Amino acid sequence: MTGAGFSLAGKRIWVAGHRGMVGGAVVLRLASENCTVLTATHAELDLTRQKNVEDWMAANKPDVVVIAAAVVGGIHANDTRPVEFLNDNLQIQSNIITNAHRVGVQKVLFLGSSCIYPRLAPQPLTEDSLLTGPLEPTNQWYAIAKIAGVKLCQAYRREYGRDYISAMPTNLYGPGDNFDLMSSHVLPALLVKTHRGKQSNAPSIELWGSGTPMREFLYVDDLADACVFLMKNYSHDAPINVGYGSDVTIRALAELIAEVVGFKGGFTFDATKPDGTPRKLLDCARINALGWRAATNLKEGIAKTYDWYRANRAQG
Ligand code: GFB
Repeated sequence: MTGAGFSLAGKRIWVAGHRGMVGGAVVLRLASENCTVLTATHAELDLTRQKNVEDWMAANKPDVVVIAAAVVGGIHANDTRPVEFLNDNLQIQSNIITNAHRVGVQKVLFLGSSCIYPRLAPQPLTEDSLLTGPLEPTNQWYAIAKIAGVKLCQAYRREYGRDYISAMPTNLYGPGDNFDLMSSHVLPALLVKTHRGKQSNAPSIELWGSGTPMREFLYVDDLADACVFLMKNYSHDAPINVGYGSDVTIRALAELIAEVVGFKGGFTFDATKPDGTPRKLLDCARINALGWRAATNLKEGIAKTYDWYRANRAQG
């Protein structure tokens, strides 16, 4: 199951999507791996253009590729921009994986998402629940693209013996996240809302949906560490889950964030906004059995993210 022992030392590792939260954290984590990290900005390389990716990969010859490039966003962005979440993601991952095979890339790590699993699959979600039932409608576009990426890695493994693997992280957060209220995920959105609420002494802030859905949150540096761990220690066609280990309701998350930020007001709920899937806690038995687990607890991760937000994004 594991195929342990792939060495990153001396390798040329391309982190696609290094300007994003995940890619940025992976680049930082790779700094201690004695490898050469390759990156390309969007201006240098448009990943949706097949020819550009082909030329760039032929010229730069990576040995290893981490696919952290994707169109990502929270529940509202997923629900309202289906073309980008489906089509751009299909193009980006297909261009990279296809050309990885062409130029002889030894190892590809494709990053998916816990939303690939069926909406009502048994909790915690095991890797085996993939394609056993209907998807959550708000993010089906993104999920279908990510499932296709998992399948393409499996196809190259089956037909050409390529060591291309897929990891499925739970909801991620951390420094470098998107803090735009309409397109972000819930955790950065609530950091912004509580921060502004504290500054204006607001009696309450508004949460979307009912506050009852449960989510699991993993700090991005832990994901980056898992990426390095899996590249070295995992070689299998099944995707492997990367989670934190426990989940909270959205209301409990809001209360924890309010405590970290120092917001003393209450919460109201906007029922016109979707709840999304009721729960998506990952079963991490496989990665735990290999010897990896998350190190950053939720409160500590929120505090670090809030520090970064105040230093880099907050106005006032
Ligand atoms: O993080 P989030 O946008 O996406 O929302 P998902 C999680 C939950 O938080 C939902 C609620 O129940 C939201 O209704 N929520 C409450 C809020 N207040 C807010 C707010 O101010 N902003 C946001 N964004 N949510 C995404 C998928 O699903 O998760 C993606 O759409 C991806 O495809 C990602 O899988 C990890 O967790 O529901």
